[in-house]
Amino acid sequence: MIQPPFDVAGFDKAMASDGLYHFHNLLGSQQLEALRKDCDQVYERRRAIQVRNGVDRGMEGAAHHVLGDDTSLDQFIADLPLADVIMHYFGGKYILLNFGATLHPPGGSAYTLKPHRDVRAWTADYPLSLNMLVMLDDFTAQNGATLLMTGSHLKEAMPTNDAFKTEAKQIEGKAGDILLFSSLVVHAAAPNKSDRPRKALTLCFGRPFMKPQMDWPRFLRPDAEAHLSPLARQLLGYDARVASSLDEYYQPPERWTFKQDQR
Ligand SMILES: O=C(O)CCC(=O)C(=O)O
Repeated sequence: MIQPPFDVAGFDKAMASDGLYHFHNLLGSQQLEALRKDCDQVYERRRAIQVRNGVDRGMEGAAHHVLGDDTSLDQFIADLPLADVIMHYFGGKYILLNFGATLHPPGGSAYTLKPHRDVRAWTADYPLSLNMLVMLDDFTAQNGATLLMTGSHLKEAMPTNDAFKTEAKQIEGKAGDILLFSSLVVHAAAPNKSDRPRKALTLCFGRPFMKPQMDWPRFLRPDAEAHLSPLARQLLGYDARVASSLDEYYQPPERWTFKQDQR
C-alpha cells in the first residue's frame, strides 16, 4: 500500500502519458555523500576489469552491478526508496534486473550518450521493466542532465536521432531527486560540459520471470543471503530461481525455488 499523501492517480496518469515521474528530495545529504564516495570506489574495481578485458572504450565512468562490496549501495537496495510505488506500477512483485552507477565525467564518450531504450521487447500495455535514476549531484543543462523523450513508450518504432534531438526534454533536478520511467522511454545522457563528474545511480526493475543481467544469488558471496533484508532478498531474485535438480524441484511450496507469489 502506498502511503498518502502520495498522488497515486497523478502517478498513474503521468506514467501512462509521459512514461515518467519525477520525485523530489527523497535522499538526505549524509546518504548522498556516502553513495557518491562509494560510487568512486566500486567504479575503480570495475574499471580495472573493463581495461583488463579490453572493453573499456565507451564505458568511461560507467560501473555495472554495483552490489556486494559492503557499501552504501548494498544499503540502498536493503531499504529501496519507492519500493511500494514500484510494486504498484507492476501490480505485483518485481526483481532487480541491473544496478549501475554512472559518474558521467566531463568530455566522456560513454554509450549512454546515444538515445536508447533499456528493454528490447515492446509490450505496450504490459510493462516489463521500469528504470530508476537517482540523482547524486544536481542535474543541470551544463553537466549533462538526462534527456528523455516523454511519450516514446507509446510508439514501437525508435525515433530518428533528429526527432530525439528536437523532442527530448532535459530533466534538471537536485541531488536526492529520483526519476521513475518506463524502460521503453527513449533516453540518453547529455554531454557533460562542466568541469566535474555528474553522478547518478541507474537501476532497472522487472517482472520476476525475467532474466536479470546478473545472477545475483551466484554473484554475491554464499553467506550474503543470511544478511539480506526481506526486500533485498526479493529484489535479488532469491525467490525466483530456477530449480537445478529433481530434489530441488519436488519440494513443499515454502521451499520452491520459484515462489508462488512471483507471478
Ligand atoms: O546518465 C544518464 O543521464 C543516463 C543513463 C542511461 O541512459 C542509462 O542508464 O540507461
